[in-house]
Amino acid sequence: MTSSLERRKALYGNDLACYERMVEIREFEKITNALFAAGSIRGTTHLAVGQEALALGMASTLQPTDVVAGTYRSHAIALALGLTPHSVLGEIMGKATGCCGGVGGSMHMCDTSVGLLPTSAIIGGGMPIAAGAGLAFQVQKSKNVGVALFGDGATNIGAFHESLNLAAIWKLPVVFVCDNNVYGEYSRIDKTTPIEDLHKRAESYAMPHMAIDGMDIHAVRKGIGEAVERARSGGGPTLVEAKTYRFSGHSRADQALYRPEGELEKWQKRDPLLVTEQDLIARKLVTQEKIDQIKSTMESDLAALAKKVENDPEPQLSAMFSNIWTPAKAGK
Ligand SMILES: Cc1ncc(C[n+]2csc(CCOP(=O)(O)OP(=O)(O)O)c2C)c(N)n1
Ligand SMILES: [Mg+2]
Repeated sequence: MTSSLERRKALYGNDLACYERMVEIREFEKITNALFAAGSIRGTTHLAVGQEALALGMASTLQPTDVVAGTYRSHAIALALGLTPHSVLGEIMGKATGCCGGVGGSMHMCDTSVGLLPTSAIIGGGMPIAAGAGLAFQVQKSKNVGVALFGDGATNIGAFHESLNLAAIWKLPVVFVCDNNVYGEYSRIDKTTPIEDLHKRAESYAMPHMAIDGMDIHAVRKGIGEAVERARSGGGPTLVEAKTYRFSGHSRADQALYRPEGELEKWQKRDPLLVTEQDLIARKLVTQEKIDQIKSTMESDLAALAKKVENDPEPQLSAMFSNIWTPAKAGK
């Protein structure tokens, strides 16, 4: 079976592999949505349809020894970093085969072999953790980088400002990646936030910042790559704002009926899959027939996987008491 690390390494320098992983994410999210609607998933799910280029651009820029602190909307980044569809879907469906043994669910993914720190449902929760990881790397004199991935709404949270301030004053090797998908929980950004260009908030912390086109994997790689390089070489943190769009609703059955007419359609013209397909075809790295084949194979492979995972074992009751840290145990 392919490991998370092997799946991660397959991405480096391979644009077609990155595209295939983007298709995997898109089809994965479709199946997750269908399973949720059918009642096969407990709790909730937050899809990242439309945000695939950001996930792949980031994953193919970072090393597996770097760490990423993500949010409840992390299926895409988990798959991009290398987690297998089985371990991610297993987790979402609460099965023992999931990356956290099925006790975490959709919002709580983790796989340290590829640097995915436990994802958090607390808005802004990942930022101090990424800054803390950056501090650890700095103290250890390692060349690793901590990355926080968070939404536009999260830039209004105190932890955002505290983390940026601390990272800036201590020049921590951290990259703050804001996934500006235009919406918070159900509110459009202009209803909650007085500025449009969130990356400018870094100016208060004398921190380098930039906006990137989050629908284009090359732009993501270039921007995040530059920020990662700065952090790795001792130049301190950067705030990168990726302009994306949430193609789905916020979570569960939200159909996002509050969106202005035509907005989704406008962004769909820049669908990250479409943008990548056009690029790969222009560079003669793929044909339309091959694209169609990749999509249909992925769809049927994931449908077969979903059937398999439905029959995977549930966690044992004792799983509730495993992975619990106590000072007494730690001292032994
Ligand atoms: C501290 C905290 N406050 C409020 C919430 C409820 N909540 C869940 S998602 C969300 C909106 C976050 O929007 P954004 O940061 O843009 O992320 P997106 O959902 O778009 O990925 C809110 C307010 C929460 N989970 N944590
Ligand atoms: Mg958002």
